[in-house]
Amino acid sequence: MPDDNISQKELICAVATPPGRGALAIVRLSGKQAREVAEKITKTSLAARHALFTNFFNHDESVIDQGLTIFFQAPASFTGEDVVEFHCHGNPLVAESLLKVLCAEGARLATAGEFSLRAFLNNKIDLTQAEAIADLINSTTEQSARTATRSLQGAFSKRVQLILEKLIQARMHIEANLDFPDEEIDRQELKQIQLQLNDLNETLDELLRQAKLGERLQQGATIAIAGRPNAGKSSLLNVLAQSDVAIVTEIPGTTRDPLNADIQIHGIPVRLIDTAGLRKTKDVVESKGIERAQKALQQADLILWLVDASDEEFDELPDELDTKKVIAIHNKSDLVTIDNDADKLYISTITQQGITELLDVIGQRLGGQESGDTPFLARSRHVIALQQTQQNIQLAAQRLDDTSALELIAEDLRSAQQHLNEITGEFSSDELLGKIFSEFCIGK
Ligand SMILES: Nc1nc2c(ncn2[C@@H]2O[C@H](COP(=O)(O)OP(=O)(O)O)[C@@H](O)[C@H]2O)c(=O)[nH]1
Ligand SMILES: [Mg+2]
Repeated sequence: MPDDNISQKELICAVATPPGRGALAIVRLSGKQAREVAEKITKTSLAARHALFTNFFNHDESVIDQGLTIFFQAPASFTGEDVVEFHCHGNPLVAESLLKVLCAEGARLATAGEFSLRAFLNNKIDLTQAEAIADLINSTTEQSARTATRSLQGAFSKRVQLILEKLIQARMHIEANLDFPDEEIDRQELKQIQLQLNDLNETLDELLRQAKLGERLQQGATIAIAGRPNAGKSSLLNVLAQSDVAIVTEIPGTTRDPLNADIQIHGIPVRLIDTAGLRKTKDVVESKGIERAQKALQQADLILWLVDASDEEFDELPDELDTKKVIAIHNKSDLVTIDNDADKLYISTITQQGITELLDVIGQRLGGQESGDTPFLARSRHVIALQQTQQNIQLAAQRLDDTSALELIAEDLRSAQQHLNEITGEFSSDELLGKIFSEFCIGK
């Protein structure tokens, strides 16, 4: 990422719409000279927030295209700078020609996420909101898109801000006691601060719970289907994906390479992986498939362990599976009489009996049931920062039992505040900013 101060002075441009042909393409221009350059190539005079139908002229006075030109005057624009949008026809060659003319007039092509970076640097949005823009663009389920929008509107930042304010109050009291060491320490006051910190700890518990749900919604989950050959794993993948993704035969050992299907369960994006059946085999190809299956099982968030209910000889879990991740399922319920007392999950991929119940169980395990009201989308860096904040606050609260440790308490609280500020980006390193914004698409 170029140095912020220099880069912000430069005029940047990019195509903001996806590559390929379509009805329209939008070229964006941002920077101090945006208006001047736009007026030159449209040969019109622009008024803020008016959509004008204009020509876009090339240097030789030929017309590249015609379309709408909209001028957003600083600071009332996405980046906080003067911004012009050119809506041209959706042929990449047209947009390309427009970019060439803009570059000849002194603009340069924007790097990935540079428009959003400028919005952040100009205080139009904080870091969680910038991340929410990328998350909204990349959302694969309606629910994650809706939740990203809430983050973009500041739902997460506001919660962090509230905790920050209370934390700063507690810090002020502790620091005041430090500044006047000769005065008698007011034990009653310290007790009060301790109570406040305990309250904050509880608030953080709840915020962390929601952040973890938000993280699940943002990242999605990987679920592997495992079991002995012929248990019906590939049939289950096909039922859940509602399409014939995998080959199903009565021949054991049909599936070799792991197969994927991207679906959603209770609004959570899920990558489903069908694996080769686990068994001892001399077949070279099959045993390579089993190796890959075992790798997929290690990396999965959840494992659906499928057993043929009509042949339960081998229904015990292999030792190497992490039991915490396993949901045991008895397939081919159509072939057996179900023992209603048993606390077992029965399904049939042929009659589809039990599939809805299975989806509910999976949804519950992924936190999807509650994610219906997940108030914001989060990333693992947010969860980590909240955990560190909480640790510091807990430490400070414990130390308050021993009033001679005031300096350590002040340090804990300072550190807690720093971790909270990292979330909204108040004191973020260039390295972190570079990492976050480089994941954006060009033109955003
Ligand atoms: N009766 C019955 N047969 C099933 C069911 N699910 C799968 N099968 C059959 O079991 C055989 C193996 O299925 P497949 O999905 O290839 O199993 P995989 O080896 O675990 O992937 C096929 O002949 C399927 O038609 C079920 O729910 N009921
Ligand atoms: Mg199979």
